[in-house]
Amino acid sequence: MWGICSRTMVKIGMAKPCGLIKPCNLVKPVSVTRVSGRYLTHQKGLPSLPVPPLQQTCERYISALEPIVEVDELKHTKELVDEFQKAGGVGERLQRGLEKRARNTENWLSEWWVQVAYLDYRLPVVVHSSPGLVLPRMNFSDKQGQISETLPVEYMGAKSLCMNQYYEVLSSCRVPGLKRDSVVNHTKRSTPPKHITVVHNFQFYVLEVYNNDGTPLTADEFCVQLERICSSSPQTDMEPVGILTTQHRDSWGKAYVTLTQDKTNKESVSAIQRSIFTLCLDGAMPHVPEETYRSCAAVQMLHGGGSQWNSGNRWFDKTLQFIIGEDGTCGANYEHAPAEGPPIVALIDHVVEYTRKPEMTPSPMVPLAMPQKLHFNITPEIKKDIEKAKHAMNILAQDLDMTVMVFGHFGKNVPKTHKMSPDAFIQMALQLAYYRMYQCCCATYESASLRMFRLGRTDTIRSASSASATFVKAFDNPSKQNTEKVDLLVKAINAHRSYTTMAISGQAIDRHLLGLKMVAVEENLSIPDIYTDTTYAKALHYKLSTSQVPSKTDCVMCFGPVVPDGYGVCYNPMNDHINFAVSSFNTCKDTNAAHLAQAVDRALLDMKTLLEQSPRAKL
Ligand code: COA
Ligand code: HC5
Repeated sequence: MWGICSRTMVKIGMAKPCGLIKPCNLVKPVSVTRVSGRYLTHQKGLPSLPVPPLQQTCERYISALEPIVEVDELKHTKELVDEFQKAGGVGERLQRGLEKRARNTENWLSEWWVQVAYLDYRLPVVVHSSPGLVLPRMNFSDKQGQISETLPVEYMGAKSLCMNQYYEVLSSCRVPGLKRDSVVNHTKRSTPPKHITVVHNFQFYVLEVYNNDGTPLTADEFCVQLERICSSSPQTDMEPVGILTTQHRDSWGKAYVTLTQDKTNKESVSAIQRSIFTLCLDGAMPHVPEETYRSCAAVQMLHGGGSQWNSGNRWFDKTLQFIIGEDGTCGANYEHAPAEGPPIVALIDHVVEYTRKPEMTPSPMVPLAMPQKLHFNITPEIKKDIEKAKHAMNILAQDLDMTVMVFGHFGKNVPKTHKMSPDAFIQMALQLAYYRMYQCCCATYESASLRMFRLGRTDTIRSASSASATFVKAFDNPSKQNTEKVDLLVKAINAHRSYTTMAISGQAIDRHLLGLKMVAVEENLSIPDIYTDTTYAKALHYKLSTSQVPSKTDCVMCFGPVVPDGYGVCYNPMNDHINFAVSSFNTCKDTNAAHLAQAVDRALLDMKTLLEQSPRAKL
């Protein structure tokens, strides 16, 4: 098993958890611990997130709308935007408010973002917010690992990145509220926790992972303790209390009050919340043929399969849950509010690397205390909440359609040989695939990291651009020459690349527009018309919600769609293949995850063929 340092200082093998983050040869990686002066100096030295100029955002907003709204709608929106940004108008006032906030906070956005995107968002965290992660199928005899001490600072080019998110992942938990949730992080308390929680057959245990002398348990000791847990928690008709965490957040907020009125329950919940992470030892999942194995593993990681399978074998509010199936299926689920994917993936990469090494020193076994079972007193009212939660979870599980596709024909290598950004190439394939299925373009979200800035989280790359629309419309048009198509592809890729550069340098439009609206809300001003305009709602209705999450381990990350009639697409580009997880909802008759995956497969191949058949014109 893995050892975990209670100070949550994580040693990541290399300073490169994701493709974007490149340790620059010129820059010597420095290791920092959160308590060190070096960490503070590093963090303080990071630039603050800028507030983009108002006029720039207004212009870019209009350009971003071109491929996704009708001409007359755009005309109307242009009038609203002109009114918004005119001299002496409300836009200027909000901009001043935002600039003032930027002067007075470490990051004008991050707190608002966590509130709006996560803590105020009331749909269940399951499927709608928390991502899943599937690892390569494993051999259980060598589960070991160690996470300790220090973190090397990561770089993008020569620019160092904010490391704060790494310190938010362990010993933290989301807590439901009646209207808004919160996150507690127990590493910030004086005595950081030294236990993990283990859940088996819906029964929770506290497992102390440190000996009295401060050393972590050895792999053998872990095995002994896990065996003790497994043998003391047979399958029973025990109530799956964890299923409560799958609920709509308002319902869970109410049920949480009821649950924690009982002292024993309150203590058990608190032990889970304080634990370093949760380890879910899952029961069986439905047996499936090899072709669908990966898609089913993704479902297991995303929601557990429903109440009759493993959805109750979780505490979905827990920031990090490692999940181990009976058949070698391994992975994780994480609650998104405290951190983005890259720190989670870096931690997982490290754990996987560690599990592949045999344990160095066999150590003598010391007698260990029995892991402590967490008890819950289930009153009739709590029982009713559990039944409601099971019912809603089963509907959600039935609704989620997931296809994992390993695109095996090529990976980053092919776009690179054509001197193209692999990420932009994949995004254009997604645009082409979508256009071929629906004969239109849709608002498309791609996550862009803002970690170049202190406490930075994400902004949006709007992958559907005028250039991408022209490209996808031309692609299957027989009257177009291949050289022209290549030219349009190059232009679309360049447009995507420049949007990416703009987004990661804090000059994209979405978080800025959100910030201006938040100033209006906080200052009790009426919300400007650009926000109540139907065009704004259309611009935020992302039928394609996408994210590149690269990793060293050959794994697949997945998440649900963000709109009822859309897709969630997570991809991990490796050198010679690309892992995709595509999700949609079965209740929407217009979407189908397997069909989109198939269309992406074809689009990638067709784009490669085009480039091979038509050497790039000298532009
Ligand atoms: N010619 C040849 N090679 C090129 C190239 C070109 N024109 N453009 C890029 N490449 C290379 C890069 O050098 C890089 O090489 P590597 O494989 O050795 O690292 C590789 O291709 C990948 O680059 P690219 O595909 O352009 O993507 P990126 O790494 O710049 O990433 C984003 C783009 C948007 C994904 C990234 O900036 C980002 O923000 N990632 C974070 C996303 C995130 O946080 N997701 C999770 C949210 S929870
Ligand atoms: C294990 C990694 C999962 C990636 C999750 C991710 O990309 O989340 C996005 C976060 C953001 O702020 O862009 C949100 N998204 C899933 C809706 C794309």
